[in-house]
Order: sequence, then structure tokens, then C-alpha cells
Amino acid sequence: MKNLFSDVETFKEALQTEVSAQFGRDFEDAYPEERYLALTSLIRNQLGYSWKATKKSVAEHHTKQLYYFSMEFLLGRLMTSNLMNMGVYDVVRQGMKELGMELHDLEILEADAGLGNGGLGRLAACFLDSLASLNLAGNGNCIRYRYGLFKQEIVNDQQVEKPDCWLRLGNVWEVWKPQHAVQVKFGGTLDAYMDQYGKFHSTYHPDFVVKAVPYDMPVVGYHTLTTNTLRLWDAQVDEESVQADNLNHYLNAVSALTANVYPDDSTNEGKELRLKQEYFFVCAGIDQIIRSHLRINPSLDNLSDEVAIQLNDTHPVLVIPELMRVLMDDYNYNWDDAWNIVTHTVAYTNHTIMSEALERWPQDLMRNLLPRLYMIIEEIERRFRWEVDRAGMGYRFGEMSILKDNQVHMANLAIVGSHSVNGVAKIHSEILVNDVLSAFAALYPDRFNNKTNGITHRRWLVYANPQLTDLLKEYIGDSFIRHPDDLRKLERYVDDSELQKKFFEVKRQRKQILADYVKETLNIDVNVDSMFDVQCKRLHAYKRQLMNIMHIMYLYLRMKQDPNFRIQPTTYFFSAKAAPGYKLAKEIIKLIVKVSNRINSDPQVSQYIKVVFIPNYSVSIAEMLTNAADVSEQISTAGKEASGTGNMKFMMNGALTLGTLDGANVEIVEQVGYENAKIFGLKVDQIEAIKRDNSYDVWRIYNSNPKLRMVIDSLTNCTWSENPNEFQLIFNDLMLHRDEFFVLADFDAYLMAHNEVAGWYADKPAWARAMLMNIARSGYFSSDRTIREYAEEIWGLDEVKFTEKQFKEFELSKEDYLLASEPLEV
Ligand code: 26Q
Repeated sequence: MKNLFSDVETFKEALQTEVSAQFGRDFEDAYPEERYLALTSLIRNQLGYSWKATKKSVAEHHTKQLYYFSMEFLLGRLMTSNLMNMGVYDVVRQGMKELGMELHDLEILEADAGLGNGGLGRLAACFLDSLASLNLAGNGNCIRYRYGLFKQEIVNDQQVEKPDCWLRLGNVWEVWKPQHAVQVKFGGTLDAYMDQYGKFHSTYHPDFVVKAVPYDMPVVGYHTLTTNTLRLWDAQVDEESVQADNLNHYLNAVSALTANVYPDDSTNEGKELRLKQEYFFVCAGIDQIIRSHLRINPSLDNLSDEVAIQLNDTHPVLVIPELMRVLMDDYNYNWDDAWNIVTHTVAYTNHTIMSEALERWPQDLMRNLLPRLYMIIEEIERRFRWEVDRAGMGYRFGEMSILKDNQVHMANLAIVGSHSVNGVAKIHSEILVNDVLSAFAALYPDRFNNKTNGITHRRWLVYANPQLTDLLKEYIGDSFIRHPDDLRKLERYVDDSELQKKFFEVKRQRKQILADYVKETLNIDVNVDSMFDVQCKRLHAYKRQLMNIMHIMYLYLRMKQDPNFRIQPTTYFFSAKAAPGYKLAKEIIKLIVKVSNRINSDPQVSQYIKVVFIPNYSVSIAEMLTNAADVSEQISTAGKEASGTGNMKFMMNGALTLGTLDGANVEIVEQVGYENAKIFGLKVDQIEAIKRDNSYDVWRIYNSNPKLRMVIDSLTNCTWSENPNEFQLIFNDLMLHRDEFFVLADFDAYLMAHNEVAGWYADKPAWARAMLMNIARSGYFSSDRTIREYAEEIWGLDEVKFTEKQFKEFELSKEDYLLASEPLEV
């Protein structure tokens, strides 16, 4: 194997050759795009060797493999993180310098792979990094959307959606695999009969057939040989199946299938195309799993010994009936044996508490689109009912049934057909077991477990914040890159004034990078010595961006009234996309932007407060925001945020959490202690009690709280817009629809919490200490920890095996890889 990255000279020569070969030009004359494409193809080709070695080893040793089925993978940019994981970043950076260019100038040419909405999609991406880095065989299965989630622009103070053409320069990381194409069939009719032995036979006449064609992307681990696969399925015409009379209709239908990511609006509109997408990547993914299993095994009997399938929420839950269909119809298994294989292979992760967000499909739609799967679901339901009756729980069958109210309840199907069901943070898993899914938990107590989310510290710390990484290395070495718990070694130094000073310098550099971006893109001047307070995440009522902006409105109104009322200079950052059809969310964005315009142009107030709404929140924007923050806003209504993962990214970069006791915030305070975070607001049980007593009275709060009244009145008295009806929807939501997410109830506590944070921030040594403590205790939230738990407790994965010789060949040191974490001296 030839390593083109072994030293700077070899690399430079290889790159120049690649540019000439691909584009017929000298490096000096090539366009930046051409240089980018040449560099990335070199990297991609180099990865081919470790990719091959991984595939071979897995097949030879029958290493158990995970398939992570997810409708979303929010990868972001890959070039630099691949270089870092391969351990050749410095060689490449130096080589580029010697060729007269900054690597960074090529890095920014890469489009974010934005194949997802938010937390769930980014979690899938972090998991891929940890799987490969821990030497586990874990593959992703998803759709090759031609457009990512929409791009957001702000026009006339409002969100406008534009297409996200992430494939503009192509996708250099992918490898097209036309030889592995699979037919996927929809609709039509099923002729079924029983033979004399009672065995079921059917002939299917679909009315829509497409070809699923895979594109494979290599997923590199950090300084390991393991290179896994993310398989993205594209839909192509199936020439044999086109019906001549409706060619155009057919072509449009094929093209629509993989056009774009569905935006999550937390309501459940049963859109047929979405269901088609779900079946499309499920059917193709299952077909691939079966074929690759049978290449090295005589039968499917031992499938669950070599394959684990994890369902990222219910979106891929059709895996369960589809695998049943294949086992029974194509491989002649009887129901019980097939069911045994399916339930031992499949596991399900729940990411939602809100019942209105649980996935359901109209039964008619499912029956018409997937007739054979629908029959199988009916049979699953029939047998499940027996099981429930036998267990003496018939009286609770209504809560658990899959088919009811003319709908298919996907979460219930997922639970019945899996051997493991997990929530994504302690509090979330408890709510599932004690409340939302309590009937299931009583029926299947051993099936339920928790896997608190994590993030890859390699992207969110090492890659996104090289300044902080260098400082950490200076104090505690670099073992934390492989063993994130080693960040604890920093605890020894949290009171070291030299470190505190250096840390503030790093923070200021990160603030400057963000401020420069804001100046360049929005032409807003930001004071880097102000406190940076950041809330960036999807816009949802339950996440309460509204409460945040209402607090800012209050501060503004107070300052205008009272020249003696002044605050610690603060810049409030927001970044959030609203689903295109989510009216209230869009109104909240408009409110934030209008308040920001008013405040930023007010000469009295803007020295103390600036408000910045950064458009088009994405992985790349998150990489700038999370490490520039002083304060991390995690203020969802208690009981509503399953976990949150942004909270972890902020923590790892030293920001203090200002948050409610919700999702993983609970575990963040558990790690850092109440003295190193600011927790406020109603807790889950208090909110439950208010709901139970039906005692929430927004008008009483309004009438008794003049501060809040002033803010609410300002929504409709032309303070922020000439049109008094501009924010009627928001007013109505709070005052007429009884403020579902308790903004009014938590408002005062939130004000006080902000006050205390401002006081704290003024005490530099205390503030620095708390920030450093947050970094030191963030190791728990590495997705390495999460993935280890999944691998040991759910999937049963062993490491991929490589020989000494292979390690040598790849210039990796096996000792280095195996090096255990040094004992902690805290
Ligand atoms: C469903 C049907 C039709 C169209 C869209 C959808 C859809 C798409 C995406 C429904 C939900 C999503 C995404 C949900 C999500 O991101 N949930 C978040 O998952 C994170 C990772 O576990 C948690 O940290 C967050 O708390 C949770 O909100």
C-alpha cells in the first residue's frame, strides 16, 4: 500500500499529479474548486485501503456488525475531520502552505452534508464517528437526498426557505455501487392463497417499482484502521417496470422519492411521500443485509449473531414487517422462527415524549401502499393481543395496540418487534417507563433501558475549537482525545490563575471569530467583551425561544423607562430553523428579528444589549456558536426535551448551562454540581401537578406581574412593529390558548436566574473556575461512552480484528491504540 500522506514532499507531489491528471492543469493554474476536488479524491482513495481491510476482517472473523437505520445523518463537512482522524492533518496543512495556500480556504468550499433536521440526525453522525473510533463495525443506512434540509434566509424579517444544493460540487466521498441495486415495490395488489399444508403463498403485482442504487461513504475512525460505511440510497428508474402509458408521471414519482429531507414540525401529517421514503430505504437496506449475510453464511438462522439493527426513532420501523416478509416469503421461514430472528436483531430508540409527535399512519394509506407489509402488521397485532391477554394485561391492550383509530401506531409496532427500547437521557427514559409507555414497561420490564446521548468530542472540541484543544494539551496532554474522561485531569488546575487567564484569551479568540462572521454576513458590530449568551436549536414552542426573547424585551423596556437600570453588557445570539408549515415558530423568528433590529439601532440600549439572529443554523454554524458562548440557554419546559445534545457541546467548550431540569441538563448538573450551572424553573412533577389540578391561570399571572404585563402588552401596542396585529398569534398562544409550555409560569424565575448569572460573570476567577469545571466534567457526554453502552448492553459487538502486520502497513501503532487511559490524578 502506498501512503501518499506519509510526508509533506510525497503529499505535495501526489496532489500536483492528481490535479494534472483530473483537470489537465498545473496546480498553480487550477481553480480552488479543482484543488479541493483533487485533494479530497486523494484522501478518499487513501481510505480505500483501510476500508478494504475492515471489510475483509469483518467477513473473515464473522465480526458482529451494527446497522444504524436512520432517515437522517447530519454530517456537516468531512474533509478536515477525515484528515484529523487519519492522523495526516499536519502533513496536509504544511504541504498546502508550501504550495502557497491555506487548507482552510479549501475547507470552506465543502458544503455541509445537511441530511437531517437537528438532534436526531446529528446524533447519528456522532455515533458513526465513535463506532469507527472504538473499532466497532457499525454502518449507517439512509437516503441520498438530492437536497438537504432547506437553507434559511431572512427576508423582510421573516424566514424564507431556499433549496440546499449540497451536491453542487458532487460528493467526493461517495462511491457509486450500481452492481448492488435493489428493486423496491409499492402499491398494487396481492394474490394470496393457502396451500394444503396451510402455508401462505402470494403473488404481488405492484403498481410502482423503483431501483434503489447505493452510494457508499467511508467513515474513518480516529487513528484506527476501522473504516465503516454509510450507505445512502438513491432512487433510479427501473427500466423493466415502466408502464409505457404514464412515463412522465413515473419519472416524476421516482425523482420525488429522494428529493429532500422532510422537515420535522412535530405534528403528524400523514404524507404519502414520507411513508414511501421510509419503506424505500428500509427495503433496500434489509436486502443488502440479507445478501451480505448469505455471502458468508449458509442460512439466515444465525442472523442475530452477526447483525444488530438499531432503529433511530420510529422512522425506519418498517424494518420489522419487512424482515418478516423476506424471511417468510423469500426464505420459507415459519412465523415463529422468523419472529424470533427479527426480535433478536432489532432494537429501537425513542427520541420523543410529546404524544402528538409520535408517528402514526392512516391504515388505508399503509394498506394501499404496502399491502403485504400491512397483512404482516395485522398478524403481529393479532398475536400480540394473545400475548397481552395471556399475561393478564388485556385491560391495558388499548394503550398498546398497533392498529386503532384507523391508524398504525409506529412506536407500538417498534416496541413489540424489538428486544430493546431505550430513551436518550435518564429523565426521558424514566418518563417513558413511568408514564408514556407504562403499559409496555409492565408487560416487558426487561426490554426498557436508558442510553444517555453523547457527542463526539473529536468534532465538537478537537476539530471545532483548536485553540482550546491546544491549551488543554499544554496542561493535561492529549490522552483525552482517545479517552475523554481524562478531561478530568483539568480539575487540578481550575483555580490556577495562569490557566484561567489563558482560557479567557482562548474564549476571546473564539468570540472574535464569531464576531467577524456576524460583521461580515449581517454587518452587526458585536463587542467581544460582552457576555455571549446563545440559544441555537430548532425552533419549537417547547424549547421556549419565546421566553428568551421576552426576557430581552423586558430588559429593553426597563432601560427605556429607567436611565438607572443598566445591565452587564450582553450579546444574545439566536439561531434556529422553523418547519415551513409551523406558523407560530415562524412568528417567533419574526419577533426575534424585529426586536433585534429595534434594540441594535437604539444608541442608548445597544451599548448594553445586542441581539443577533444568525440565519441558516447548521453544523458549520454550530461549530462557531457553541465554543464562543459564555452562557448556554437550555430552557425547554421540564419534561419535553428528550435529551438535547447542544447542551453537551456548550459544556465541553466551557459555557455555563442556564437551564431547566429537563433532558440531559439533569445529568449535566449531576456531573458539575449545582454550583457550576444555573438551574431554574418548574420541575416535571410540579408541571404535572399544575396540569392535574387544572390550576394554570395565565390571566392571574398577567394581572399580578407588572413586568410580564409590560412585555405582553408590547406585543400588541406597536412597540416592535407598526402593525398591532403582527404578533397576534403569539399573544393568542400565550393568553388565549393558555400557554401550553408554561412561559409565563417560569418567566420570573428565568429573570432571576439571568440576574444571578450576570453577577457571577462579573466575578472573573469564579466564572473561569466554573467554566473549566464544565470542561473537566464533560467527558461523560462523549458519544464514545454512549456507544460503548449500546455496544455492550444492546448490540453485543466485539472489536474489529487487525493483525500486527496490518497495523504496521498502515503506520499505526497498535500499542498506541491499545494504550489504556492513564490513572487519574485529580
Ligand atoms: C416525522 C414524520 C414526518 C416528517 C418528519 C418527521 C420527523 C423528523 C425528524 C420527526 C422528528 C424528527 C427529529 C427529532 C429529533 O431531532 N429529536 C431530538 O433527538 C435528539 C437526539 O436524541 C434529542 O436530543 C432531542 O431532545 C430530540 O428533540
